[in-house]
Amino acid sequence: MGETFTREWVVRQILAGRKCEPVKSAGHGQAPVNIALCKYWGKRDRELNLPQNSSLSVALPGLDVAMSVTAAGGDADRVLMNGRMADPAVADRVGRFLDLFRPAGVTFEVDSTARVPPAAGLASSAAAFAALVRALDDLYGWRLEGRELSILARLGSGSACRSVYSGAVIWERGSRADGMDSFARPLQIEWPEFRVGLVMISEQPKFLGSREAMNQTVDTSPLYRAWPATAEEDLGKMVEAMERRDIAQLGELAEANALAMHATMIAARPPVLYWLPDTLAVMQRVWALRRTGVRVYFTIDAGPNVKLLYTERDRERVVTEFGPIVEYRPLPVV
Ligand code: 2P0
Repeated sequence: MGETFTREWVVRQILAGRKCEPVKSAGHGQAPVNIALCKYWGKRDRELNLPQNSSLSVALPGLDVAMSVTAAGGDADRVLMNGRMADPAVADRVGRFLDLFRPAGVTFEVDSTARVPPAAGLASSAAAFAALVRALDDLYGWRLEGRELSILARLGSGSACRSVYSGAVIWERGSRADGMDSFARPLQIEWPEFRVGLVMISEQPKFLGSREAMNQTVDTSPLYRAWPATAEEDLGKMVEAMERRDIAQLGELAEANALAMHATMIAARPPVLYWLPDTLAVMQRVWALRRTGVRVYFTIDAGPNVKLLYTERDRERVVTEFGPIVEYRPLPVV
């Protein structure tokens, strides 16, 4: 067995002597929501959120979380989300993350505003932890770089390390036991024609959180062992496709990657199946439309909703087929 490292150890390395002493009354930060095209699914270290495979995402412009953090002296932290007290499980997770940066005797007031339409069915936790790290950087005046912010955000939630950047982002899995080489970096891709469209199937909370689903898959799915190598291979080809602005290649790979991830979950014991009948219906409509020459593809995260991938060229036919979908242009001219 190799050496094991704690989150506290990682924080000490990153801060490198910087203090957790407020330099202002409130720290502010914001970060975008991201959608993975090559998915993060499975950890090799559950304490540090070190992934089994590298992943690739795009940030959705205009969808973000803004955070402010104030050091106070009350009895307990107060975590507000869109003006309301966060549910206890969320507040507890935030509080345990804040413990990593808490001076003795300090409690925090965290005020989080998710500029994400509630009906969009998008997880904002990745954006939230990235925004929280930016707010702490501001509160304590650390002035950390993107790589360092990304590592700290990963300690809160794996996919949060990608929300430190906008545009297309790679999270390199890294190979070190301490995870100091596992962080996100932005890709310089100019592709203004690229679109992501959201097809809402359900706004209901999921029956199982993605963290539990991921661990259950790694622990029990006989198909999981094929996943890490599949994802690494997909990622390399997806980056090439993005550089060539090849929607057919990128879309086919992203779709296959999402289906492979879901296949590992479906084979978990007990199974984890997030799809609803309408999810499958949308997938089949995408395939039917594709047979008519429209270059439209899908990806699906740990939930029933479908994200369509296409370009400006096919926009009208996609919108005609799927109706009033919410559309994003994640890759503007850099
Ligand atoms: C992703 N997902 O790459 C994948 C695809 C869901 C499906 O990252 O335990 O909330 O906090 O590290 O980041 C969701 O998992 O898990 C996720 P933790 P996280 O976007």
